[in-house]
Amino acid sequence: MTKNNKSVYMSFSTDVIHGGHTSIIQKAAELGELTIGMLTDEVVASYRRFPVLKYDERVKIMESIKGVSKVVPQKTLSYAENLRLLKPDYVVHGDNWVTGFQKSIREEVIEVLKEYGGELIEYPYTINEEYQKLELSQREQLAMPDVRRGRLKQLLEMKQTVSVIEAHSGITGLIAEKTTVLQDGKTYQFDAMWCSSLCDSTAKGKPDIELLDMSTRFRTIDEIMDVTTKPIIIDADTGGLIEHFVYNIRTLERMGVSAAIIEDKTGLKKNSLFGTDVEQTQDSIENFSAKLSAGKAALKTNDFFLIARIESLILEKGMEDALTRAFAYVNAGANGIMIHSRKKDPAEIFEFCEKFRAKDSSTPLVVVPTSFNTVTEDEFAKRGVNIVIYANQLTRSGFPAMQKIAETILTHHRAKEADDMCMPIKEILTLIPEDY
Ligand code: SPV
Ligand code: MG
Repeated sequence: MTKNNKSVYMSFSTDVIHGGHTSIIQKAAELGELTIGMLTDEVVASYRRFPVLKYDERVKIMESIKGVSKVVPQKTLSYAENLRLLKPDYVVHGDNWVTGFQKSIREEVIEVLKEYGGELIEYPYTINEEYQKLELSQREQLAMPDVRRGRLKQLLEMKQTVSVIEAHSGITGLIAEKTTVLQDGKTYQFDAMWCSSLCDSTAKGKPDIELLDMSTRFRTIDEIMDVTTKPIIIDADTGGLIEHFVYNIRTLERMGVSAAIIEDKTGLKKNSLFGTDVEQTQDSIENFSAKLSAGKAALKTNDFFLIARIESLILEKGMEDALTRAFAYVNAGANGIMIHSRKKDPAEIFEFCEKFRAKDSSTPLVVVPTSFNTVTEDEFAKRGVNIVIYANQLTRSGFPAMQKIAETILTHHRAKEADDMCMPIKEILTLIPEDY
């Protein structure tokens, strides 16, 4: 304890310590014995961006700063748990959270402090361009291929379920990158992006029949990568000919993509959600396993996941067939299994997960709950699912809105009636910051 016997609490997430941090730490330390609540990697990734330095390293740096007595984990953006436990006399923060995203976190801090007579002390926050540049350079670092690629693997080690949303352009990539929800003291962001064959094709006005060539798919990925930092999983359809697949998978790996999912169909691929309404042929276990093994052998790093997608339930070939294939594909080298279904009822997906997990407790399981959309991520996690992909919702919401506006303008022969449904011009001009 310091001479005045007071205790102080501050929360940090940062992986770049600059003068702004050390000066507020100094001020806080003058008030009493300072404990830092270091936000865990999962929390940092859920509200800001993936931390460039892991939790343990951030703790070590913080412990070495003069004035810091102790560093403890803070497991949510909410301070409540740590404040009730430590009951510090003071909480110190910059006044930049009075408005904006963290406003409710601040209000909760004030409420909890009231419970035992603690006090919030806020120091004026000044925007410093140099510090902003530092943050930008961290983001640029995260976007580099070698750094981005391995992040899916890290997320799988860090989180029970990795949640993934479709992106098919720069702007949808930014929505996937930035959308954040604060709920009950916890923050949520999507962890990664799905480059869907359906949505990439749709955005280009083409049917989802493996018509877009790989160069076009690479172009879309590059466009998304240019403005984002989150990991990308590509829907690589059937993977095409083995002879082509081994080249394409290496290109994807070199670009910094984290995973490719290939489906065990052959011939002219049609979208799975057509099910048996259209003719679709499943590949043989032998051929598909050979494709997986060849793909794995072509890879140069251990970061890249090649995931096998099983279409047995879609094609009504039965649970046994799906399971037999799953184990065969894992044996052939698949780093994960995606099981697909077009039923609204999740029963067959749950049955598959249970039977698969009974024999294999570690291979990541992936689901795309477009049809069985009532199941929450927590429920999937309980059943051993590791990756949940929202595969087409941005496409399915964006295009109807545009269609409606087009109809409204045609109906009224002017744009006034459509205007209320559109984003204000000012907002669209500032939507994309010059330094994203
Ligand atoms: C896609 O998003 O392109 C998919 C998933 O392959 S599904 O449309 O459900 O087949
Ligand atoms: Mg697809």
